[in-house]
Amino acid sequence: MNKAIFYLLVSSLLLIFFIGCGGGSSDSATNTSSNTSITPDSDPITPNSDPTAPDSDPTNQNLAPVANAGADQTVKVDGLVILDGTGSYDPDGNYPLTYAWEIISTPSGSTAISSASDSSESTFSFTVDLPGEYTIQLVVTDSLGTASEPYLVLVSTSNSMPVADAGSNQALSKEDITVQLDGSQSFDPDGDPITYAWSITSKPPFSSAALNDPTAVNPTFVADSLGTYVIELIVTDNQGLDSFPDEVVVSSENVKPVADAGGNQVVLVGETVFLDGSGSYDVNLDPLTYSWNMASKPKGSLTVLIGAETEYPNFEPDIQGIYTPNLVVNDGFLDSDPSNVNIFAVDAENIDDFIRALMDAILAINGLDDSDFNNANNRNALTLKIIVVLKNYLQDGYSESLLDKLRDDIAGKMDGCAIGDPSAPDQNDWIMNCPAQADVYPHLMEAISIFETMS
Ligand SMILES: [Ca+2]
Ligand SMILES: [Ca+2]
Ligand SMILES: [Ca+2]
Ligand SMILES: [Ca+2]
Repeated sequence: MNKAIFYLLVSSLLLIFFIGCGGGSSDSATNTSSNTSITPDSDPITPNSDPTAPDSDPTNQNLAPVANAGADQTVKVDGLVILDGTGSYDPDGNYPLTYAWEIISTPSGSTAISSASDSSESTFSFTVDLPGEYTIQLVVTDSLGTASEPYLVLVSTSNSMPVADAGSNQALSKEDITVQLDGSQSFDPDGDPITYAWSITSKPPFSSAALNDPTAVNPTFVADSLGTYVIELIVTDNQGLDSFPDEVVVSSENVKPVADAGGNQVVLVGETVFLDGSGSYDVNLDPLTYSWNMASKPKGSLTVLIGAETEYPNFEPDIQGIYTPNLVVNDGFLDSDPSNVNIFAVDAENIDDFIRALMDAILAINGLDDSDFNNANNRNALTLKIIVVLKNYLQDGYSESLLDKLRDDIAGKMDGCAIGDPSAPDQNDWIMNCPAQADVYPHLMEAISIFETMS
């Protein structure tokens, strides 16, 4: 597909999403994929609030789920592409979701479709066999049978768009304060250098606030009146490709809270899994309430969340596969955007040294600080890549493309200190200091060397 037409199509779809959602705003502190998806309005969703309204037929009141398959990606020819649909959610909580992936365009002559994984699971993978562009579509359907708008991801062998992160929303306590913005967690998946373009898209009436330097990583402005300021960030890579915009809100009114469903885990089937929502927060320090849902689980699983209204719920996976709990927190007035975590449960009899090494790598990654990453959301992005490798390995055993995935796309995100000269994080690393790389990299090297012996 012609690239210009493709982007026009994506833009139109996004516009439709925006209109459909009543003007979404993506929160800065949500996962990276939120940069490409439209989250619903922060107003609490009360579909049945007015039973006297003419449109009171309950069949018309189910809100459609929102598909999210993450940001566009770049891979090398013969590389394995892993797409993550677990950021999809349903605004009115009709879980579990079902997933339908489709490769809708490839370079001519490509046999990528024949390498695709099960198209009804929450993650999807295939091997890129020819240079060019691949368009993949995800549609999710809620438990009442309502389908989302399609979400398109472009996978190419050339250049990926960068990801803008405009930082966390901020509370404004009084006027005439200098507010500092933080775009430092923006990044480019290819490691390309990026430039910044900030703009104030809305401010209180009579405010004459202006950014001191709209091209800085950390610009400031003086909030000269109380009210709500919305500032947008777009980053551009050195090949001229723009990110989707990300927004940050600075407000003297109530700011919606941020949910954090915790780190991805690999566990054993039958073992109790403890979830941790304690990373959730509210910039106004409002007390939070918690609402967890199992957004997806393996077909046939009967597990339920215990303590779904608490900070630390648990559940017992009963079938091997990926479980995706979803957390929304509320500050008494506003819901957060949803946050997801992926738990991969493995049958104990399947555990071998390779899986054990990768489980150790995930534990080590979860032990790092947010500040060890180029973007805090890349902790879960990285552990999910490992989980999908494990899942493919358990299905199909050794493959060259899984080995490449481990070497290039996973170990490659933390190898600058081990193989670089000078020894320092390199341009495409996601783990940004040598002590943190040293905690994780050896586990991956161990897994890779075990895997190589299986070839
Ligand atoms: Ca729904
Ligand atoms: Ca790029
Ligand atoms: Ca609040
Ligand atoms: Ca690297």
